[in-house]
Amino acid sequence: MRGVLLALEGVDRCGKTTQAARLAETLRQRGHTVETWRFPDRTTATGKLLDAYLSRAAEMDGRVAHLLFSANRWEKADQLLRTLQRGVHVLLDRYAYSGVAFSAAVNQLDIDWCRATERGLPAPDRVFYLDVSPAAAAARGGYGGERYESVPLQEQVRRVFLEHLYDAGRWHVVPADGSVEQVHQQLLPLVLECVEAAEHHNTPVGTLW
Ligand code: 2DT
Repeated sequence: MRGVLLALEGVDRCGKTTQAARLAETLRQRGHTVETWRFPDRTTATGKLLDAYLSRAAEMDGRVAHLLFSANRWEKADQLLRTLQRGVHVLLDRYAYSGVAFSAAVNQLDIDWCRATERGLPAPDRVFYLDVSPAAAAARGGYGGERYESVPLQEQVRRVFLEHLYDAGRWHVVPADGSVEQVHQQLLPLVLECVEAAEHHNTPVGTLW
């Protein structure tokens, strides 16, 4: 039986990282093998360039940044598939949806062009979009100084996520203004449903888009 591939998406500070850690902990307590993966992975060669770009230590054309974010996923795609084939469930903290939403919203790049570089990547079995208003997200301890961390930009990003990337067959929009525990209690049954369904059907991993 292969592992399930689940993605958590949303604007900055919507709680993705906290929820991914909580879900991994709960799934492990229930006997599942789980890894959480984060994109961008800032430790790889492309990740180091992206870290410099995000922290404003480096400038680059928006298209170049988009291609690097995409390459950062492609360089891990084989390892991701091998991990799933070993029966490990993988929780992704951001994925190709962030890639398209941020590039299209912030750098005003054509959505089809942005989607094209992600085509063929392993497709998550389910995407959980944690829906928090950008203003409420900013109030959660505020943004740091990284590129993209401003309320108007995050509002544009949210619009691309919900108007252009939402896919009724694959996405769950989870209201995320509540406490960590409230959001966890909403997510957990949805995640358990996917994990348990995978134990009965061994469908191959799909591809984007
Ligand atoms: P965090 O490391 O705090 O999640 O912030 N981004 C991310 C993109 O523009 N394109 C992408 O493909 C991905 C995965 C969103 C990372 C920042 O990088 C942006 C916020």
